[in-house]
Amino acid sequence: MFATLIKIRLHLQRNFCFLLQPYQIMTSVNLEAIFQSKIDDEVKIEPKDWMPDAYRKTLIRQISQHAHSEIVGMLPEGNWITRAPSLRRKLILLAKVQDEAGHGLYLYSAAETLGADRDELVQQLLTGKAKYSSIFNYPTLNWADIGAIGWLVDGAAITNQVMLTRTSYGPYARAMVRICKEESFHQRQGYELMMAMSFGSPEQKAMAQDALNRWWWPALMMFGPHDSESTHSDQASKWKIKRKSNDELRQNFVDVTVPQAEYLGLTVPDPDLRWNEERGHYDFGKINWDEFWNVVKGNGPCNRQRIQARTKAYEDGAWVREAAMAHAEKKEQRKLQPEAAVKAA
Ligand code: BYC
Repeated sequence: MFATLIKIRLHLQRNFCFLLQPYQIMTSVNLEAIFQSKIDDEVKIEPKDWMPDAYRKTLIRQISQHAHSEIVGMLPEGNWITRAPSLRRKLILLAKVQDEAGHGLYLYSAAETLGADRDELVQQLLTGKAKYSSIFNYPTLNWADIGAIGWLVDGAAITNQVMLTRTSYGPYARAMVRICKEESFHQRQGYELMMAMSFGSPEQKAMAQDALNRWWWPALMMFGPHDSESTHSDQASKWKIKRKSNDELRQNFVDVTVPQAEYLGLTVPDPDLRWNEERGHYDFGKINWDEFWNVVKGNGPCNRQRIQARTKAYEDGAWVREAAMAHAEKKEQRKLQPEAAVKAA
């Protein structure tokens, strides 16, 4: 009975709080309860809704890290645009890298709806304060790496991001719907490239195997630390920012990807990998977490190179930002003084 009364009160407050507000000062406890009840009822949280500070901070952290990952993620692949072996492959790669830029921009916009300042977020990336996905600190050494990135890195990204299309914050969830459609195309183009290499000459197959050997373990690390070591998972799950745990997603990825490697005739570089009939999943070997944390802390093979490249791009783009600001100011002035603008013209 009491629970029903509380539910009715929460329903009234949630849907008619604009009527109640002038007459009733809501305590933060009330606000938190309304917020959580919305989450529990699968109602999306929108930018103007009340939300706990910690929810806002968690989202800004995750969405901006995600945006940075998309932008830094353009670098290892961009490196191969001039060396793609055919016009067809060059066009595909160009389109893919351009998509990643678009993803970064949607995600920065989603972070801005939470009150974050885009320029500050970019500064956090350039000064090494903000994290981005560990995977992009590995080098692309041969052309098959482009296939392996599409197949494994985009494959891991989709596994994680499909659950984010149902995340509790509206703008993030909606951005993820489009991103996932594009990532799915990226994954397929990567696998198609791996097929061309694996079913090609012995040299091409060896390149494909080499790429798989180098990208397999870093791809598994993309899902983050084990659940027992994950600092944000519990709270993020209560807020339905995360719908599946790091380990669950990693297992999903392994289960889907191992048969794909078998079809290619390639060997996954894990001697402990085997199907476990009882669990209905693949068992796999231990991840080298020392390597993971080393990369996350900035000491991976390409961390410095990646930040240098982004800093140079930021500096080279200064004139574009200045020109855009000057144009925006001019437009604003014309709106305020239309007559003066006509005379000046
Ligand atoms: N790399 O408590 P946890 C793409 C950090 S780009 C670096 O489990 P959370 C693509 C984590 O930030 C795809 N750091 O964290 C682009 C935290 O540190 P802080 C990128 C990592 O947030 C171009 C600490 O470890 N995808 O698709 O609950 C070309 C503890 O972790 C990593 C996304 O960003 C890592 N791998 O869960 C091709 C998806 N893992 O912040 C493809 C959105 C963990 O306390 N993000 N850390 O200093 C997420 O879903 C979640 O943030 C994660 C981690 C599952 C990644």
